[in-house]
Amino acid sequence: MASPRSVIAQATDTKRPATWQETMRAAKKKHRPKLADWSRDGFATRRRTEVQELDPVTTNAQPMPRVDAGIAPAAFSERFERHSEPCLVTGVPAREGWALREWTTIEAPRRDLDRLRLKVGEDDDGKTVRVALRDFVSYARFNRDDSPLYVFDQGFCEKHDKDFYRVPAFCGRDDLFELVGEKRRPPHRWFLLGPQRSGTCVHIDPLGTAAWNTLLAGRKRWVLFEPGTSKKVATGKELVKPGEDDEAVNYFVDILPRIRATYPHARRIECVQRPGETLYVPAGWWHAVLNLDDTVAVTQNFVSRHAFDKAWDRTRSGRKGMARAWLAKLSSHADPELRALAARAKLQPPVPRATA
Ligand SMILES: O=C(O)CCC(=O)C(=O)O
Ligand SMILES: [Fe+2]
Repeated sequence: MASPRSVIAQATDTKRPATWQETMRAAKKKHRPKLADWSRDGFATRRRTEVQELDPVTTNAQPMPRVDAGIAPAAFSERFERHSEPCLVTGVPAREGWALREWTTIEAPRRDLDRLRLKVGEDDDGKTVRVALRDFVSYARFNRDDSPLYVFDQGFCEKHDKDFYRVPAFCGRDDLFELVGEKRRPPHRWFLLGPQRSGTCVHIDPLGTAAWNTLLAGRKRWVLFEPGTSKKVATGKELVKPGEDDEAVNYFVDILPRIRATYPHARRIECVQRPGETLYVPAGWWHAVLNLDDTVAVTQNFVSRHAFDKAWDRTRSGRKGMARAWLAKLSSHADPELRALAARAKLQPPVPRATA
């Protein structure tokens, strides 16, 4: 007679692997446990055309300036960074020969990547929820969710070598947060796989950082509001009706038209980003993104010398320990311009001591 132990062993040996549907159902439950009906609003079915109609941009928004990836870093800095103006930069992956260019659809370009586990969310305890890439690809293809899960993975960028992708030359002059070291600086780079209708709700990037976001596949719909726009205007929080969800798809389809009508003078730039294009988001700009197709992108946050004051202001109040280490590095830097920034920062009232 089989012992209880061998019966258990047999049962686990013959246990069939979870289907992609089961894996994704479990991941969705962990990420949004209270959401009972993921397709309540019908953005994949009866309201599908409203999402499709977000391209082309037909609103009276200001257009997004476009420049070529060959723009000299000094010219980019002068024209966009210094004035804190966003732009679309065309042709970075081709010009810079990224291997990531192979990733022309949401599907992995190589079979060995299928088992790679990528982050799709966090549970209520802040624990990372991961799924295998091949399960996520099936989900992207077949789901009818209003706002599908979205891969935002940090580890993937760190594991790949420099040829996979690199900081675009046009904005690669500095990333002043590098000075505090990889371990101490906040998370700053992500590989993104966004099924159609997934997206990022309106926000300002943390600690006064700017960002570049390069798209390899699909289209991303963007809206940006200039720095100084109030939270009330950018989020449209007073225009949201009871029971409405606050996902990116709800924002673009329902809330943004109300914001445009209610606050016509708020300065706003809208655009559709296409494969091969890099969006530069300067510090302090509100922005929201909706994936119009299944998208593949990589994004990174950074601090340039032109944006130092804003980043210093946020860091010294939000991350006191890191701010002190940062200032020490800047003060002893070989570049006199950076030492001057540190000297000016020191003239501000001292940073109160961290209690922790
Ligand atoms: O969904 C996106 O592509 C935008 C991401 C973004 O804005 C961010 O990570 O801060
Ligand atoms: Fe952002």
